[in-house]
Amino acid sequence: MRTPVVLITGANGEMGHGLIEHFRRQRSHRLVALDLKPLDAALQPYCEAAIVGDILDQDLLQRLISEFEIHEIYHLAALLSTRAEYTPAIAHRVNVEGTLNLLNLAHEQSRWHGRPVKFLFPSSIAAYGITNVETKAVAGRVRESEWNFPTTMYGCNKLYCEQLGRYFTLHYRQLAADRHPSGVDFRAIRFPGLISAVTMPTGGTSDYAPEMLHAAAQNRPYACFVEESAQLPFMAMPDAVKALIKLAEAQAERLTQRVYNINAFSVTAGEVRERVLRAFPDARITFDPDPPRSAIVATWPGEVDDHPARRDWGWEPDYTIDRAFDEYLLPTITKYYETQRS
Ligand code: AKB
Repeated sequence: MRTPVVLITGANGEMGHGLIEHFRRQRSHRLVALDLKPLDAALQPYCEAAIVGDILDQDLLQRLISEFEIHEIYHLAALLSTRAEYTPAIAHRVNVEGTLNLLNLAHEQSRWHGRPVKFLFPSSIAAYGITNVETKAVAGRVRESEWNFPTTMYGCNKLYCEQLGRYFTLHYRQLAADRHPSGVDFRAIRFPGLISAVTMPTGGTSDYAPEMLHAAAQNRPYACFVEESAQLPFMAMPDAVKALIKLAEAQAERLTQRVYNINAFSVTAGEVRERVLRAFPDARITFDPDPPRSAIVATWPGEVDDHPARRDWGWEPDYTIDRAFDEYLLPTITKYYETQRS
């Protein structure tokens, strides 16, 4: 008999760490972790299996189908926006073909065990593309259906995969004589910039906020690559994990859409610096804007409208900006680097 499990791809990434930690505390799910890199040794005891492999490896995916009964997928594996700009063809393969592989795996699994497979997909504010900073300043709280003109390969990938997920869930093989639902229950969140106290981001354009904080905590100088005035919505990582879990647990009939914005707090890079300096007064944080990366941030909304998520599945952040810095980021990161130094 195959073991009923939850599959987490990109498990060794920032969100993967937070998600496995959440399930460890809940003790409610048997986890299969998949990543290109070996899973952090501290997390391995909480997983049924920690597989090192590629979501583009069809033989590996067939092995997963044969060995496990997958009821839920958290598909976190992706090349983030900056890294994807340097290797757009690889980003397309990983972010799009990889996601299509996992959607097909979810469909095949559902056919085997006869139940829907929940597919949780982290989309991004990178799916938006606002014309310029002047328009961004008056755009207000952007809704999911607005400004869907991404300017990065990553944003294009995320927007297209949102549509792939909707197709699998709502329109799969619609012309087939023996048409049947795919069994894929796709649910996506357009995440803002995320800040974790215990992991470092790799390859994101919103990474300046966590990079600034981690550099200060390690007493390293940091030159921020966007202007002080650059504003984005951000969220503490625990809230990002909370949102994935809440959306996964939502009753399918409550969902009026398949892609949701969520909001916690919007902040400028200058405000992040102020908050960081309160905790690390000697921090050496300067601004040295990199025009192409700043231009990407300028196309992303300063704020998003998350009323649909609040209405359909009770979204509510735990961490406002004060709580995020005072109760999570600063105490946790200080303790984290103290243990690293000891
Ligand atoms: C990135 O900067 O690429 C990501 C994102 C906003 O999705 N953190």
